[in-house]
Amino acid sequence: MDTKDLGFDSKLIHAGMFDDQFGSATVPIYQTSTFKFKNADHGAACFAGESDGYIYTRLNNPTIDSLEKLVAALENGYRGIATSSGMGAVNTIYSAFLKQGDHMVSTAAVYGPSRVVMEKHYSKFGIESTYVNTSDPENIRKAIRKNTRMLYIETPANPTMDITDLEEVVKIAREHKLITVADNTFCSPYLQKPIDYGFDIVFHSITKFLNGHADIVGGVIVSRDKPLDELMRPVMINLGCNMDPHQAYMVIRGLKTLSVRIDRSQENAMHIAQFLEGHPKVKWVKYPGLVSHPQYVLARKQMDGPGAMISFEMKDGLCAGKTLMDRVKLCILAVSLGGVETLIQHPASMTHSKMDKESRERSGITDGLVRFSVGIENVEDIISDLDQAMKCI
Ligand code: LCS
Repeated sequence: MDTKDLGFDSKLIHAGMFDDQFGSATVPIYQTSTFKFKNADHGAACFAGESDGYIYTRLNNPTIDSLEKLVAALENGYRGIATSSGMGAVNTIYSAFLKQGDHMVSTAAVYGPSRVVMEKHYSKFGIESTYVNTSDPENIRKAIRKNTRMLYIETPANPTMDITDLEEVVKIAREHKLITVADNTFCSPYLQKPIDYGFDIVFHSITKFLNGHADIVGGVIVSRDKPLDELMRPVMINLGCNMDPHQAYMVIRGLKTLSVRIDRSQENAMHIAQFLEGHPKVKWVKYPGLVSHPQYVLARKQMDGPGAMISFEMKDGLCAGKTLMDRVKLCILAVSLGGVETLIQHPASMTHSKMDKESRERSGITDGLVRFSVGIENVEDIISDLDQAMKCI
């Protein structure tokens, strides 16, 4: 069935689906590592790319294909490449497009390991990087060098919630002929579609909103066109960053409710952000749905909703933040995000602890910053949990 002209919610249910021999209404799990060839010529034709047959699950698999087509349909891209984790996607992208002597400009407050792997690992192979606050396009322009090859942004950034102007990034990239990459994990394609703005590559930690149930780790990359997909796919295969069929099945299942989950969690998040902003013990709150967010207008322009992620700091800094995290009962003290359950965590000592303190502070990741991923529980229960924890401070 051609799902191209369907609405987003209908694509969530039907895109990527295929007819199997039994008329299964959901995508079957092809839990096999390898596939039988009809004969030696067929095997050779599959390897030569002259037949569509499946070969070996690290290369391709019907369940994984289905997920890749589904996410590509949601992002308005050419094709998806599913990976073992979000970091598998990051490393596939870096390895596919950057070579010795190249330079990358990126958002300073990206997810910690996306930066750490570049600064500590890829630097050993002569790849350079500059991290700036990409919320101001001038910072991007100033960081570009003769050998710059890639603009890599995360918006909203993890965990500062700073927003980068997608249209401006594409404009700068076109002036300098650079590849554009967007980490769309915090929004999901329900709220933001960077390819519609002209981005070349979009990727996700699928572990988060796309799967939505905190029960698998995975990633996915979507390219704008076929040549980009063909450049990355062999890299994913040869690095061994492939997804497993059962993992793919779980994500396809979770994705069906993406829009209803996000509608509910961002409605909750708005109430919680307002509660925090009005609380006398809270110093500041950063949430794209609040008029106080420095890029509120830009968020409204490029995002179809404010999302479910909130950052805030208590007036008494880290000490108060720790007490809050230790005293919540309903909210779970854990890293990760984008699931149906509300999670709270402390980036400076957890997700971003491998970044040095100076880079963290320059990126706006203060020691007192607390990150909140809002789930779909009853909002009054989340607020009363926060309220009782705040009383202990
Ligand atoms: N990009 C973003 C924006 C992320 O938040 C994460 C993981 C990744 C990439 C990497 O994905 P993974 O390999 O974990 O699937 N973020 C995490 C976080 O904030 N807490 O725990 C993991």
